[in-house]
Amino acid sequence: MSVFRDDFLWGGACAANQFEGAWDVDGKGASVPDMCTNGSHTVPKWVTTTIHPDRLYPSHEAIDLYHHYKEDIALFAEMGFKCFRLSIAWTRILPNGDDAQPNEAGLAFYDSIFDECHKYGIEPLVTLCHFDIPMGLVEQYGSWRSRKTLECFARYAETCFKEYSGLVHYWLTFNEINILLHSPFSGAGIAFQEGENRSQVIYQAAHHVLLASATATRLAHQYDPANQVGCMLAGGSFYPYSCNPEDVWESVQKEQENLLFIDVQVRGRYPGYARKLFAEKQVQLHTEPGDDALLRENTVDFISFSYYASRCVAASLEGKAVNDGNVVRSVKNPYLQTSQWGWAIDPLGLRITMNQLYDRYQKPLFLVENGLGAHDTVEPDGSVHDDYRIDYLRRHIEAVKQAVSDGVDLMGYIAWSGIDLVSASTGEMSKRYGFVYVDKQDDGTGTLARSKKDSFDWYQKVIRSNGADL
Ligand code: BGP
Repeated sequence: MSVFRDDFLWGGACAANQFEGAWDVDGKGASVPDMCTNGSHTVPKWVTTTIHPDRLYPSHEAIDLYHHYKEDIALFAEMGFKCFRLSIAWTRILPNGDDAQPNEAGLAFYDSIFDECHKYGIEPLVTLCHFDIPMGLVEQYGSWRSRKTLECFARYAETCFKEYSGLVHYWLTFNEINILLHSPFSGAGIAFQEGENRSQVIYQAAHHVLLASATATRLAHQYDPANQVGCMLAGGSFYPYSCNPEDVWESVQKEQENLLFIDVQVRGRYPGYARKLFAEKQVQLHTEPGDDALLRENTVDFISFSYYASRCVAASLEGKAVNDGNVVRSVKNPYLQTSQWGWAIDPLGLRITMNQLYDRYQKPLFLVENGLGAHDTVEPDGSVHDDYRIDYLRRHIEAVKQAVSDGVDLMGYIAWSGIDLVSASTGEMSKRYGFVYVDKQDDGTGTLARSKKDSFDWYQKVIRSNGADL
């Protein structure tokens, strides 16, 4: 017996800049990830302002979905996907971010993708912006520092709602909106000047992103009342390191900081604690008349989130190991094992996160990213025995089932990822997440051939049984 509803949306997720490739083909413009060379994304030098022919830019070819999408969607269909989460590259539609006319070839590309999905009865779930801010907007306006970027985003979103009306019903405005706090450039195209108050810049930019999200929500509902729009949180609860009230208070504050944007997108106003947070960080938001009403009147329909790991915080770091494998810095939790990339593995944490989110918001949740980045070995016969991935996913889906039994309303489970693709935080191919192996290596070599891993058959069985057979 399945605990999931009959229309539960099983699937896999991908992002344009991590899998499409064809970064400058058919009129596409450059976005922030296109300027990122391979190597750790935490180092600002990782980004170049011009393309150096002797360096490797993982997004430029990625896994070349642009020319393989029919084959890839057929594989997703074979696994039984009900839903395919992908993002539209803003710069395929508006190459500079603010163009007056859309790029027809870019529009046509996603039309073909959505047609291909519907051929197999797969519902697309579309993220409008998955970290890939147009470089044109970064250079002209400093990205989200300016309200001008908000206008450009509104035009881009409206173009998509008009063009794909009837083809797409589930939309996410911004991927992992809270990552703006931790990774401002790769997350949102924000670079800093010497000596400026970074918090002021970040929260002002975030205000513009929130207004952009509300505007897109309004437009989506206006173009098609059947459209459902979600916010998207990089999820994972902040545990207190101990029951010392100082540690517990630290965890409360970190939760607030993390959920601030979702609070606004779901409740339509800044939460009470924002005032104190802004005062402490000497942030003065510049707002305009109409901002409050826009946020209030255009809240989201559901809450989507990613979950890879829980976080752990302490009032004092003294004597504690720090787990900096993840974008969000965290104290090492002594009770948890970590992945090969140092991410804590915590299936029960997923049940905890889901309960906390649902208790707080009482709106449908949608888990749109969950998976294990790991090295895979291709056997001489071409098979990939990724039992570690199956084990990770099985334990996490088990936790999801428990959360649903706890009373959480969940729309679907989307694994990261359907297919191997470039890692967002490290630019590596070797940090593999897919059910489908792609012959593409960190040094850019490989035939791009696709093959099924053991997890492919396993996930097919999970979907076929609507999660009953794990
Ligand atoms: C999320 C991003 C994805 C994805 C995933 C895995 O934060 O939304 O784009 O990449 O994390 O992270 P990584 O690729 O860094 O291993």
